[in-house]
Amino acid sequence: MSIAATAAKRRSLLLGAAGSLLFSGRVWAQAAPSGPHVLPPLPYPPNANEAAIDTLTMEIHHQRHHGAQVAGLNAALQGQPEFAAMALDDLLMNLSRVPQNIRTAVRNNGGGHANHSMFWEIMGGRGGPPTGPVAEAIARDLGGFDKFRQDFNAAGMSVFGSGWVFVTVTNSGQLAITTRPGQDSPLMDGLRVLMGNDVWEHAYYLRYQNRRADYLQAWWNVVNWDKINERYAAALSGTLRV
Ligand code: MN3
Repeated sequence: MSIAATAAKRRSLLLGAAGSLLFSGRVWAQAAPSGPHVLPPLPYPPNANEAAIDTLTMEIHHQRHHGAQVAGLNAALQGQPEFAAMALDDLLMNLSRVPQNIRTAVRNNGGGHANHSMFWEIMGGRGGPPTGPVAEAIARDLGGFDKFRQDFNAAGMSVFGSGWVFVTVTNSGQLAITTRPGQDSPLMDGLRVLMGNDVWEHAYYLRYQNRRADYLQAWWNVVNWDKINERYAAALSGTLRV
């Protein structure tokens, strides 16, 4: 085969590849509806949590991991107008009503969407001891900041494999530490979430590898107590959602 013929053949192979990419792109666009749920933007630049979490982890975690959960939730809700119209917290609080063939997808992707939306919101701060009404609630219900931090980290360490450690809050402001496996949310048990930390390896592996304890320790340096106080006030007034 001449050089020109080889080049022409290569060109047509490339075009073929481009054509099928375009085609699969169109198929993907059909399979992944853009709503009703949307990936919330990070409320700060991805390097804002550098004191605990590196920029690349923030970007991959937000865009790829959380992004895939939003896409998975929207895909599961296609052709389900009743459930597609529900707010995320209502959906998670009523999982038993969700059709069985999509319930696991809604549980995993919807739980992940709620957990990560909360997670981004309560970081981007400068850590330190808690302030305001949350500090008083932590002293009253969780034995003060030092004991709370110790117990929260121990709970995070106790999660086998992938999961979360949370602080739940009642509408009278009572706090409690709890954990959940996978992407489960306390919302699934009718409990509101004040704050929480992601102990899936994807949350910390690039910088900490297997050292989850070090990640849990460093994470307190980026906690945003102002935001957590906003969530606490919302819990008391009955407006806290995810
Ligand atoms: Mn995660």
